[in-house]
Amino acid sequence: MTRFIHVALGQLGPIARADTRVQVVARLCEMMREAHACGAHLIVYPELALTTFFPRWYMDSDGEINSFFEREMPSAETLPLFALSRELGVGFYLGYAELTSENGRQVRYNTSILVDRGGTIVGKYRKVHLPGHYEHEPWRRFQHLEKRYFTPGDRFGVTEAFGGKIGMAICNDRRWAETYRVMGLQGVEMVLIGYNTPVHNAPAPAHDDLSLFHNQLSMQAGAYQNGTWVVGVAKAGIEEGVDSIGGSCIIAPSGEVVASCITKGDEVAIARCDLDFCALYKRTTFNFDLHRQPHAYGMIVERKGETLRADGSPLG
Ligand code: ING
Repeated sequence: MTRFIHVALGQLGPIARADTRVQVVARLCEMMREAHACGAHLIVYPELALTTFFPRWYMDSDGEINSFFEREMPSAETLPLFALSRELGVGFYLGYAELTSENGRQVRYNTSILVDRGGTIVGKYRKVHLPGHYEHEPWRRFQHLEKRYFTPGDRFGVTEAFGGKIGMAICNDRRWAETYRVMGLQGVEMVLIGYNTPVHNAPAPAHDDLSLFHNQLSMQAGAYQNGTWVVGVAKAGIEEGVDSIGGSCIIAPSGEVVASCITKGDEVAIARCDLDFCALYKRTTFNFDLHRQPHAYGMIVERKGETLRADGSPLG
């Protein structure tokens, strides 16, 4: 019996700083209804989908920073999205800023959740790769202070849901081969990714013209090299003066793009994803048990600034 997931891209256009959670949730619900009308089982929303991309501003007041974070999920404002999910039988993947406490200390994560077709949270992920910087850097046209506002997550996981093995990642994670391989080694069949990616990358402006190409290249490589579907969804358009790429797309285990958004606003596009298609790659070209050679990769223990072998001996 083939295992199809009808997946919808739930691309968001800009969210203004003044937009309320209620206004944004209404947009998310509207797209879920449209996805349902197209027969979707799952809709994938961007990273930090409830607010504007606030790491573009330097803030040092706890109160102001925390105004962009959710203390509980579902919250009163997001409950309508969970209710609609249950009513329509459409699951969703949602990125948001999470404020929690650990050992009596407040901790902030760049988080995403996977919600099944009954409106129940079945997976949660905290972004591992935090790009940008920690201190205010006035030379930039805009800041990218994810290292200031978030703590890195410490693992990639694969959740059994929607009839298969679903992986979760967020934005910058998609640029790192490790993200896909760690989940590939767990048999992942579909990786869900939301992103906010400015066209302009201050440390490397020469790359700006390639921002859409690098977006798609990263996800196509991850899909093909691990025999998995990859779904990438943007918060796009000119948001508080910063232009962010669109390029939301669904990529098959072959690396082929099977669906994509064509605007930089709120847009739904859908594809019928056969999870059994993964086997055409996992059992052949990327049969890890048959072809990978871990003995040659070295069990490398990496500490900041130095790379050692597992027994602590230096490389070389
Ligand atoms: N945004 C960007 C991303 O990785 C970035 C940051 C842009 C890094 C361009 C490198 C090049 O897509 C987030 N939120 O990670």
